[in-house]
Amino acid sequence: MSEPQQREKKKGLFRKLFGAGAPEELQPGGATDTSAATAPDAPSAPDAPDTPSAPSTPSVLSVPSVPSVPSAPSVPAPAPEVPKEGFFARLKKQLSKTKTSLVGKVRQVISFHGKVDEELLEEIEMILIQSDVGVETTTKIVDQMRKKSAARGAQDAQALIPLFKEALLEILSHSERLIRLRPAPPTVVLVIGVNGTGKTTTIGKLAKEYRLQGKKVLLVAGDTFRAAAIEQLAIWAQRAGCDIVKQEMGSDPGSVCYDALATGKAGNYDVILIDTAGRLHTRSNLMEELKKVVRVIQKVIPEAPHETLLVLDATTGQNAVSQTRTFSEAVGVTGLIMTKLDGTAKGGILIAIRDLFDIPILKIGIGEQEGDLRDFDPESFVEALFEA
Ligand SMILES: Nc1nc2c(ncn2[C@@H]2O[C@H](COP(=O)(O)OP(=O)(O)O)[C@@H](O)[C@H]2O)c(=O)[nH]1
Ligand SMILES: [Mg+2]
Repeated sequence: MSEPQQREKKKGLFRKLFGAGAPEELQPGGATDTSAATAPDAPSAPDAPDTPSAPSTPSVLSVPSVPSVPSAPSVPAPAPEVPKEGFFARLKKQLSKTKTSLVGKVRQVISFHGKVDEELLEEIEMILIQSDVGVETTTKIVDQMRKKSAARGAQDAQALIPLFKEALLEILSHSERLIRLRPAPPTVVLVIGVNGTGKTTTIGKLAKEYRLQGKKVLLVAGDTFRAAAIEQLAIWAQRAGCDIVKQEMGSDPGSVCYDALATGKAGNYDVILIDTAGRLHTRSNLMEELKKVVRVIQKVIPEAPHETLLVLDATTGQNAVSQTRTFSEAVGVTGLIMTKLDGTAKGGILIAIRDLFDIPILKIGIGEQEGDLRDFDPESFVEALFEA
């Protein structure tokens, strides 16, 4: 094939990969609109939760009871009894959109291009940016691929695939750890993040996980913004078979936390999981409210919260970067949880976040069901993206 013919073919491939337009604009890194991530305000109809099979009888430690609400809280129905797919097979399936858009496309251009050159590296750069890996992290990855392939004298473009994998692993595998439970209970876990990222759902899944380990768990309905949010957490408490402290809608989150921590301490709970609101009318109010919640927690247990987990929604793209910055500056974040990786082709954001912040990713959400909150394991994550 002549040079011009090759170019035309390549252009065609590019159009196929990216469509006619330029790459989507990236969100500005600086400004955070904490209301940007939206959750369904009128949540989907709930299915009656199954009676949990957990050992202890749940109790509601609330004063007074929450008024009934017309809208239904967003709690997905328990998973139907279907034959269980393997643990890794499910991870792979749930990450398949990102696998296709990120690794799949890189493989495609590599196969098409054949040899290592600048043009190919630029094409790979485009793919990474489009998968939300972010400009800074993309440049770092591609630079590393360029240097290593040159050092090894690699001509065949296929040699770039293991280098790509290596670069991702390198970014993801440092200071990794699990959520830390203290030997002396209670461990207080504060869960924060903008509206709709999956805080309440994640707390529900965590509660279930800890209950299955035989831990005594207390949930705290610190999101008092909406009655449905309190009800949603109560359903999860019932499903996980754990206790909940809640007050009525509109009450002071600090007061809910104060009550809850006193209850948690007196009742010898192993884990106290605190839900918070992700939306107030302005960003500064939300951050001020969170700071206040932390101060109240520390009045009861000075060294708490032991974990402050920021929940990020992978589908919100580069916004996650500014959210991480804003929340960690305001209250300090000890770990990240990235949800909804099943719902996006732009899971590259996880790589960007891990590269830009020295905060470990502790869990990932790969679906709405209880088993879909996984410990974040960089190796199986990368393997799931690369395995055929
Ligand atoms: N597909 C998918 N949906 C999720 C995941 N985590 C949470 N969700 C859904 O995201 C929506 C918002 O979650 P919610 O916990 O109410 O968010 P919050 O406002 O941060 O408390 C709900 O419909 C959840 O079922 C996940 O990992 N994957
Ligand atoms: Mg919530």
